[in-house]
Amino acid sequence: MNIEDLDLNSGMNTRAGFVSTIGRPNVGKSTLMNHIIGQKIAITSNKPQTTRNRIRTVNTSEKGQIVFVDTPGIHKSKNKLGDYMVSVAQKSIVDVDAVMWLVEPSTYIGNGEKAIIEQLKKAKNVAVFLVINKMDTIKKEEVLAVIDTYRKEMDFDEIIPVSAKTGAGVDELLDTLFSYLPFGTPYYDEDTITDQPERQIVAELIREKALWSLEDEIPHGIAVAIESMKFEKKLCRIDATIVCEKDSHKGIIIGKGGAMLKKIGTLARPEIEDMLECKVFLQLWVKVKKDWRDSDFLMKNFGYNPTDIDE
Ligand SMILES: Nc1nc2c(ncn2[C@@H]2O[C@H](COP(=O)(O)OP(=O)(O)OP(=O)(O)O)[C@@H](O)[C@H]2O)c(=O)[nH]1
Ligand SMILES: [Mg+2]
Repeated sequence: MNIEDLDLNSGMNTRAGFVSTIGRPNVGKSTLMNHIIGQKIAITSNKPQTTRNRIRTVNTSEKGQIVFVDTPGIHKSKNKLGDYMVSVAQKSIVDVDAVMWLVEPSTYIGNGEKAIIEQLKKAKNVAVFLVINKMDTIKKEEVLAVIDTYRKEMDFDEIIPVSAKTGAGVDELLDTLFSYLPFGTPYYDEDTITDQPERQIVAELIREKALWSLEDEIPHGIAVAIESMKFEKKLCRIDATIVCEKDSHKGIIIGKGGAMLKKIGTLARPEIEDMLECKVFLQLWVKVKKDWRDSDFLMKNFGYNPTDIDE
């Protein structure tokens, strides 16, 4: 072998490809993505339907590059935003090299799982991985029953148990994913970790803290719009609006004497500072936009544009 054959940029010794992650809401898709790249890019919460958009994250190593595609949880949608989210997830099964179907470590297969199996069976020329997450919540031997249950439903190229929380099994998952990717040069330069603009990550971090702090149906009806982000020497001034669906929700989001809004801001600010690597002055506002989740116009305004999905 001569020296040119060893050149990593030739694509002869490295692999590169796209891997999407799909699954029911709350199974840990975004937590796994963040663990793999070692940074919080996708927000996470214990409430279902946290992720709303397709989020690409990039893992580059001496083996090559995997571009991961995090998607919203597949669920029975009740509004146009839900339709958009499910469509984002379904479309992410095509034009990728592998799909990871993330599931809970449970032997229960409901209609939600069955609907995903139907989608996966339509995927052609794509390796399908069953990834059993949250292994830290069961005894090791219990996984065999889970594997057995899923195997009866579909033929998987690989079945890999992991814990996105502790990282158990994740190295093996990465090694196995690489073995399914074609040889080739990276899609993104090696410093890139995501396709998400800073502004979008800031909005999402604020929405995450609202999800954490608010109860019942309110968090699901929230969108965050960044009005302005101004960098001044070592400070960044951010004005953001939390949009909600009802007047009564507005009162709860503001809280007694502004306490809830303050809490959301106090939780979000340090994480935004870490990401932007500068001091942040964050001002939050609250606005009501009735039924925005069923308005094409408002959805587009808040970054949920159905025509973007095909890009
Ligand atoms: N114990 C345990 N909890 C986990 C694990 N992975 C994720 N979680 C928790 O599960 C919840 C949901 O995690 P997310 O990563 O937001 O789930 P998701 O699949 O992205 O959810 P959607 O975006 O709503 O579709 C959070 O409370 C996580 O902390 C794991 O391996 N073990
Ligand atoms: Mg998610």
